[in-house]
Amino acid sequence: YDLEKKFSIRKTLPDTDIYGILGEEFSAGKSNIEITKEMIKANIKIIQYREKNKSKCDKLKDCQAIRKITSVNDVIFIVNDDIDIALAVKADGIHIGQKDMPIEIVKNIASDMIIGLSTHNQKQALEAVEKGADYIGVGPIFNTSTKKNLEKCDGLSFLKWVSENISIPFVAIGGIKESNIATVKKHGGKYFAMISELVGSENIVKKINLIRKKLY
Ligand code: TZP
Ligand code: MG
Repeated sequence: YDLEKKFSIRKTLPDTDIYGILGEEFSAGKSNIEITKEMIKANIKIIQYREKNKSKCDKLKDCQAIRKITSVNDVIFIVNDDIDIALAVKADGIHIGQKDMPIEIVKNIASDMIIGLSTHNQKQALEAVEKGADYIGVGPIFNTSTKKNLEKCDGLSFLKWVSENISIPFVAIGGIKESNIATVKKHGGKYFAMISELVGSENIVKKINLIRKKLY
């Protein structure tokens, strides 16, 4: 269990910022590679690969390329769902949901990786800490059409509770936009994960800079 590696990775992260998530289908024709490059140009330090409709083979190819770009730029690379791909490309971490492989098992097979777990209520958040998650996802904060079968979550009040009661890093997610991020911050948000607001922007660098103006 290589704690030192995990911590050295964490040190590259600012206290509060944007957590970029990829998903080609939400862009207006940009590839995941192009989106990654734009995010990195905007100095995003953590990027997650999340593709729900691509073949394993296509996802692997994407992730191999993204791993190269993120490594060179000292950006943390997290893979959603596919632990085999995360291991194959030597990602920094894996992000799982409540219905994915249990975290105990994931910890066994990816012992030196950062493990993120999505949580939607207090019980799940406490359980995630107990089971050794390195960070939790908190949401959906707002309604969003980006994810199918959206979990029920008392978004902003759950986030507030997490910010006051949970000691591991947490990332707010779900419907976050330039227009509402100040509200999310007011409810204790430190890291803000976004898909459509970033990926769907004509100029991702410009969008990220506008969003950061609301954060700092
Ligand atoms: N988990 C909860 S909401 C969501 C995920 C993956 C989708 C977030 O996408 P968007 O476009 O930022 O609302
Ligand atoms: Mg999942």
